[in-house]
Amino acid sequence: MAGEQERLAELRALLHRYDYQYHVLDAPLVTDAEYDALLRELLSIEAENPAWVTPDSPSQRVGGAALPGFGKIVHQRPMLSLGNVFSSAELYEFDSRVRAVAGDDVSYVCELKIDGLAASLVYRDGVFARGATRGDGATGEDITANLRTVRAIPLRLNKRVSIEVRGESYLPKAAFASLNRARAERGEPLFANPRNVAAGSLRQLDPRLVRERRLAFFAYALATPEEFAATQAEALTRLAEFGLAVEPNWRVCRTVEDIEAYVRFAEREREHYPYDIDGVVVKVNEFALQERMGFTAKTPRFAVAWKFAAQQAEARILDIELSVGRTGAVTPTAVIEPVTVAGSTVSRATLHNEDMIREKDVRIGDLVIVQKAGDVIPEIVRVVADARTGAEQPYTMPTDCPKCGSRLSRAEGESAWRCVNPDCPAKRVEALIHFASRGAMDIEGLGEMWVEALHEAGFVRDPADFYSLTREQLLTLGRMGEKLAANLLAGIADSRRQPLERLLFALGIRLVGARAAQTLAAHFKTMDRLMEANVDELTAVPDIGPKMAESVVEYFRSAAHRELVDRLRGHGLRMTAERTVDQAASLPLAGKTFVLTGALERVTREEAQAAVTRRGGKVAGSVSAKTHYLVAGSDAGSKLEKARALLRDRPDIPLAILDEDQFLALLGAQAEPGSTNVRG
Ligand code: 3B8
Repeated sequence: MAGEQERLAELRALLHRYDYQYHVLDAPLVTDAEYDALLRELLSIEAENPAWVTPDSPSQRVGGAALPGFGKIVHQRPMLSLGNVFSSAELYEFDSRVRAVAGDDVSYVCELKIDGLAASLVYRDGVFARGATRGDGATGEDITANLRTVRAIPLRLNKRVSIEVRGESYLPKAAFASLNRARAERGEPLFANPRNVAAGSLRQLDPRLVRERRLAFFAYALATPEEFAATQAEALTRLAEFGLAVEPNWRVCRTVEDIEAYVRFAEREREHYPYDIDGVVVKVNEFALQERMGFTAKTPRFAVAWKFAAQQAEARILDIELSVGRTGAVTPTAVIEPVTVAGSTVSRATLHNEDMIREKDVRIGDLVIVQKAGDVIPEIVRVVADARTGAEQPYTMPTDCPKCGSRLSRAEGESAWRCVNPDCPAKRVEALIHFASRGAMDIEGLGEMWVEALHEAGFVRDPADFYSLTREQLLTLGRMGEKLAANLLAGIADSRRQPLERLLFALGIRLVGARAAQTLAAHFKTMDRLMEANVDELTAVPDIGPKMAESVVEYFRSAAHRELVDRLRGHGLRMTAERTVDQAASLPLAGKTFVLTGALERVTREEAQAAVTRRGGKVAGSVSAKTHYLVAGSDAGSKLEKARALLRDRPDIPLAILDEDQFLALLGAQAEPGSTNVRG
C-alpha cells in the first residue's frame, strides 16, 4: 500500500500545480481531459482508503451532497462595502479628506473593481478552512463547500500562514457566454449577466452545481494585513506569493490626475478583460494611514469605488427582425434607434426567443432599456411602460422560415422555433461561418463576408467545398484580388492541420461546444471510433450527458454527415488526436511588450526577461506608445522619465509603470524570502 500512498501524494501535488497554472497564472499545462483522468485516479484511491482523505485534497473540490442550509460565520474584522464616487469633483473631495489627515505625501493603489460576489476565505496553517459571503458585514453565510469547488481558490497555500483573505468570486465572460449558449440550445431561460450567475451559484445549496459553473476568484485584501505588509501594494504582492490569484492591472498613483488616467485606461480596456469590471477601487496605500482615517458606520474612509457609467440606455424599437442560426433556431432581434451604451453605438439588441418577447411584452414602437452585459450582444432589459402611447404594435412570430419558407417547429419543452429543412440556405451559411471561425477551424482571412459571397456564388455548399476552391473561382468575386485569393487559399490549406478537437467543434454538432469537443477527441482519439460510438459509450465519458450523447449519435447516423466527414478526410484533414505545440497565443502575456529599466533586486535582468518571454510577452529596449509595461527598478533613469512624459501627454496609451513588487506579482511569482521562482 505504500506505493499507493506515494502515488496519492504525487497526484495531489500534480493537480495542485495544474490548478495553480490554469486558474492563477492562466497558463494551463495539461488539457481538461488529462486533468480529469488524474482526478479520477485520485478519487478511486481515496474511495478505497477513506482514512487518507485530507481537507486540502483536490477530491474535496468535487462537491459533496446538498446542504440543508447555510451556517453563519462571524468575520474576523467587519467586511464592509465601499462608498461610491461618481465624478472628478467627488474624487477630489476624497483626496482632500485624505490629505487633511496625511499631509502631502500620499500614495494610492488603484485596482479594477471586479463585478462578482465578495467572499472571505480563512486559511489555517496554509490550508483552506472555511469561506463566507459578506452578509451584513459582521456575519456572513458559510459557503465553504461551494467555494471548495472553485479551482482558482487554492486548497493549500505556498506558506503555512493563518490568514483571512478577502476577494471577489466571479464568472469569466467566456464561461458565461458558453453557459448561456448551452441554455439557449436547450431552450432554457438565459442568465442576465455573469454577476448574477456567480452570486446565485455560491448561494445555492448543491455544491455539485457550483462546480459546473466554472467560477474564478481574485484576492484583494487581508483581514489583518499589518502582520504581513505595511502597504496595500505589498499586501497584493504577499497574496500573490501565497499562491492566490490577484488581478494584475493594479497601479500605485500619487495624484488625482494619476487616478483619473487610470480610470480612463480601465474604461477603455474594459471590454478586453476576460471578466466584467464595474469600476475602479481607489485605496490609501499605507495601512498606518488607513487606520488613522478609519470608518464611517458602513464604509471605510480610506477607500472609494469609482463606478463606471451605466451600461444601459433608452431606445425606441423600430422593427423586429429574424435570423436563422446554424441549428435552425430562429432568433428575433430588435432593430433600435441607434444609442450610445458605454461608449459604443448600439442599433440592434437580441430578444432571444418568442417567450422573451411575450414575457417582457415587447412591441414595435416601444421605448425600451438596452443593456450591454458580459456577453457582447446587447439585449433588452425591459419596456418603459409609462412611455406607451397605444400606437405600439404587438409582435407575432411567423410560422414559416424567413429564409427558405419551410414550416418552423417548436419542440416540447424548448423555447426556440427551428427551421428543420436541412437544405435551408440560412442554416448552411451559418454552418459554414461557424466552421471557418476563430474557435473552430480558424481559417485566416475567411470571415463572414467572404463565406457569404462564396455561398452566394454557388462555390461552397458544405465545409468540404472550401478545400476544393480554386484561384479562378475566387477571382470571380467582387473586390477579390490576386494577393487576397492566394492568402485565402493558403489559410484554407493550413487549416487542414487543425487538431481533431477543432474539427469536431467546427462540424457544429448540436450541444457539442469547444470543451465537449476536447473531451470527445481526448477520449475517442479518432474520428472513426467516435463515429461508431453508441449512447452508452458516450455517456460513460465524464462530462458527456445523455442529451449530448444522443445528439452525437444522431449526427453521425446521417449519411450526408458521414459523407461530409469522408470528403474532409479526402482533403487531408486530421482525423486523429495529436497534441499540438502552438499554444503561444494563449499564454498569459501574449501580445504584451515590456521594457525593463533600473536595478532589480530579487531577480536578474536575464531571469526577468526569460520570465516574460516564457509567458508569451516581448521585451523591448526602449519605451514607446506601444509599450504595455515599464518595469522600473531602483535608480531608473531616462526610460522612466520618458514613460512618465508619455503618460502625461498621451493618456490614451496602454502603458503601466510597475515597480519590482508589482512586476513579480504580475508574473505570479511565489518568491520565498531569499529565493525567487520567476524561473517557474
Ligand atoms: C475595503 C476595501 C471593501 C472593499 C475593499 O474588485 C472595503 O477593497 C471592497 F470595505 O469591496 N470588487 C476590490 C474590490 C472590492 C473591494 C476592494 N477591492 N478590488 C473588487
